[in-house]
Amino acid sequence: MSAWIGLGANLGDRLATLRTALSAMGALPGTRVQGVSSLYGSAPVDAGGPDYLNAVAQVQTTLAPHALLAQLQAIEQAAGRERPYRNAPRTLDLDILLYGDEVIDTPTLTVPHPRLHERAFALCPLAELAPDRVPAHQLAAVAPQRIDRVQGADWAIQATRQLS
Ligand code: A4P
Ligand code: MG
Repeated sequence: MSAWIGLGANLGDRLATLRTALSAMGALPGTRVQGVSSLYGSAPVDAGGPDYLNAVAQVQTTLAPHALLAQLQAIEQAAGRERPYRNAPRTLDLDILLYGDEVIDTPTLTVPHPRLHERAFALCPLAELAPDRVPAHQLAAVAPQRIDRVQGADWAIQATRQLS
């Protein structure tokens, strides 16, 4: 199954953390990274702290949705993620934005990600990889949010080359 994972970081060496996370995702059981978006910088939305770096990765995985979530949370923990309060600044956030066409609504996992459509930092990189999954009206609605494309998908070359 194809899944699209949102990556975000606003503490520490953000770029190094995102690269490490990408490598770690590609090393998960039954999983490989199929595509990576450009790298974006943005001010925190509904949150405080330093600016974020965000990107989206497309993975092909045999992991079921909750198993994938657990593995992503382990990668977050390995990056030193702390959760002092909701939307706190973080070294690494990995969210399942889409998992195939599945609609999931459980206490621990909601897919599509419930706030995906409100956020340019998730929609813009997702639209690069899966334009058919991001309607134009949704992109238009988040256009006022400031977001900078800081590097093309080559930000991830080192991380993905290790996998191939
Ligand atoms: N959870 C439910 N659905 C999902 C899903 N699809 N993917 C549950 C991942 N997790 C999901 O997440 C809390 C709980 O959500 C998890 O235990 C999981 O069971 P968390 O990562 O511990 O906490 P969080 O990050 O504070 O919450 P969440 O929901 O990830 O926050 P958001 O809404 O993603 O917002 N501004 C910019 N510019 N860039 C950002 O990346 N990120 C946030 C986080 C806020 N502002 C931002 C950014
Ligand atoms: Mg999260």
